[in-house]
Amino acid sequence: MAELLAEVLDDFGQAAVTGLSQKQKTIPARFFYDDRGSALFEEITQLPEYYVTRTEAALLKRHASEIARSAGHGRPVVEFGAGSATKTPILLKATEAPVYVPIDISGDFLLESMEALKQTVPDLEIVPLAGDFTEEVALPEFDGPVTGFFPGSTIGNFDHARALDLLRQFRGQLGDGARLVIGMDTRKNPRMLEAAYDDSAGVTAAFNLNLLERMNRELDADIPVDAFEHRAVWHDALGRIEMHLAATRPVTFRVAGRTFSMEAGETIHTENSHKYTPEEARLMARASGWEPLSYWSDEDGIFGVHVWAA
Ligand code: AVJ
Repeated sequence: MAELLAEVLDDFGQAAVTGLSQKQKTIPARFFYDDRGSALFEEITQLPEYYVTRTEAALLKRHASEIARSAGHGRPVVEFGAGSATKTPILLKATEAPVYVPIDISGDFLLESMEALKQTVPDLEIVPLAGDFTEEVALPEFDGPVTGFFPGSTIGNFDHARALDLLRQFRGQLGDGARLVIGMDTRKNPRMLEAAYDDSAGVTAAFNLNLLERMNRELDADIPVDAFEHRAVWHDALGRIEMHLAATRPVTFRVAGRTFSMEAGETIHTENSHKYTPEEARLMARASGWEPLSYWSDEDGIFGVHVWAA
């Protein structure tokens, strides 16, 4: 009976047990975002070192009318992931979108942000879809062409092959005549990148360590969180920041009825955040069935907003 019960694991439990059983232990980054993790991510977006969110929002604002011209006016906007209260209204207003279709896995978060959006963009029709945007959620039928929105450099969480699969999936879902507005973080000075993922206030460390606390809360685990430290390392050849949780001493713990051991210095790999030059981004567009149309960046080139055409 105990054996049987131990097998009834949810998505998080299955991913944790599978990931912790590998030689390089790993937990997929999508599990960062429980309530505590989502709150910590909101804090990250305000950090002085984390330039991503504020730079993207500033680009969308500064170039709103040009971006709208490129993205198309009066079209339904489909957002992959829940809309942020700061970024999404800029695009919706500038393109005069009549309909907004946010796709997000967290139903509660989706409903909350939609309430806020109704206040900011009153005449907008909102059709929320609860689901995982990496799985091909069926979109409503629209009369004309649509515009996709994929901000925040979320594409960076996927390795190259999966990123291309996802972009090709978007192309298929959005259909002929579609446009895609996509935000991508750029390659830059590694010190600036490592600071953005290892801030001095320790918020990113708390965000990473919350994954261990989440296992303790939800998966009947007994991980000694104080035996782990946050690491953020830039890998130049792979073009990505990797986040890890490193054991500072030998540890043995249980998660969902299984026992795991780690040596001092051994890590759990928790996130990849790929960075792309504008040229690499345009190559990704062509390799996934899109035609790069336009690109905006700030004067230091620390973030990029692209518009692609189907
Ligand atoms: C939400 C995936 C874009 O990679 O910058 C922030 C997540 N991780 N700090 C990113 C994150 C650590 C973020 N994305």
